[in-house]
Amino acid sequence: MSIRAHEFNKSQIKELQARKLKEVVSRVYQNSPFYRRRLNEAGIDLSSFRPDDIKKIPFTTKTDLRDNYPLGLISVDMSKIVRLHASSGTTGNPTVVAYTKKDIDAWAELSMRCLEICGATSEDVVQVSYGYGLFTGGLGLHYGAERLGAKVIPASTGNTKRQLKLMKDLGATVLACTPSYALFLAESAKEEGIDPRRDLRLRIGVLGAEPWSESTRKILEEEFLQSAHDIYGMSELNGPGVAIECRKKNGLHIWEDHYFVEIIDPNTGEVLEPGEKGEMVVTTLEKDGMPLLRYRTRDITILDDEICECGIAHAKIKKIIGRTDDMLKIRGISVFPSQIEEVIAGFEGLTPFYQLVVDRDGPLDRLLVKIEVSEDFKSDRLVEIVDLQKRLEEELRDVLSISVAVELTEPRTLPRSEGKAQRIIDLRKV
Ligand code: DLL
Repeated sequence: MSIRAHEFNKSQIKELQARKLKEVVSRVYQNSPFYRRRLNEAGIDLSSFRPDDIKKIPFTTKTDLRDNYPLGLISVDMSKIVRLHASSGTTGNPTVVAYTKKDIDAWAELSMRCLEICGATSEDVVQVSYGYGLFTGGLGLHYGAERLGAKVIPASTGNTKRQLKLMKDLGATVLACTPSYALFLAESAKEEGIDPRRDLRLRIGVLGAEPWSESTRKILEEEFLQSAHDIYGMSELNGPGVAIECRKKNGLHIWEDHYFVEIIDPNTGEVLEPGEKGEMVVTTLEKDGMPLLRYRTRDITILDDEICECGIAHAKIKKIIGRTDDMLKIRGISVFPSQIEEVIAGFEGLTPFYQLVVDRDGPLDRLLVKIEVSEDFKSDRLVEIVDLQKRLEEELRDVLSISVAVELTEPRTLPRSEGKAQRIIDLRKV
């Protein structure tokens, strides 16, 4: 039996990447007018191309995709395209991504690999509660679970009571959805009198599409499912299935036979060493319809190229810290929501539901952190609430180096999300 790519060792992976890098650069040079122009402008000599020359290739950005809307970056004849997805961009043109049959096939393989790494098998019942449609979450996990031979419940998002009923009656063992929706489902199960240990059979959570913390993992693994895994992806790189946490859960293995990763300083573009924090830049090695060279993901993480105890040789990225465009600038200081989430997690009596409201007081930026208290901490314990609020404000000031106001709200008062949570309300932008 031939070995499968996710069983390659590190030197096999490096060899494969060197070959594929050269191949993809030549391919886009031949087939994409956009990249031909870019590579010519950068003076890239294809005849002598070596893996390290990748650093000379200019970055591709989301602006390039928007400027060439809708399909200016495809590298095949339109007749070969079989699927289009689009990301919802809040302003201007959406980002459209195009797939050939080969791409759909490769994507299903990667998504299946991710499910396998989490411990799923053909025996599992996989409830896919990511949105189906232009968003890649639903269909991406769906195809992977089918490829695995599992039974798929294509629940999509919304109608939370029905989700819980299906989960219970059909015996779902794997739940794929955003971590914020998993928290909402767990909370709603309680309200419906469903005891996850008694009434549900959930073993595995395949949770991604937004950043989430260890404290969310702890809550979900204690109260809802046995093992919560972080899955990463983005539509420009197919969708979900780019990287996944193995059983060790100390980083996400990125499928290096399909994606070549660099971490750069987002301000200077300089390539950083493994272990250094920066923006992830990805070159797609297999994508057929719309390959991308050095695509700036805007996601901040750290590359870890050490051997993982789980035995998988593909390098890992640390949990995504945030996006360069989610980073809040408050009075000149950079703040990531994940830093605030970590502080909240360190306090008793709080729920994982929070919201950040930024506005201006005259010339000064102001950050208000709204957090819901847990059921047993309701307003009758006023003195403790005031004390908790003060301690939180102090801790946040220490961690973020700016003063922050905290408002503790009653249980179930902040909005819940079915897809990606909207945690930031920046009133400076309205
Ligand atoms: O969110 C694809 C996906 C679907 C991934 C389901 C995982 C599960 P987009 O809508 O294009 O695609 O958004 C991509 O979402 O650049 C990150 O900022 C964020 N993101 C995705 N996965 C994670 C994660 C899908 N595990 C953008 N942790 C990316 C943190 C994530 N952020």
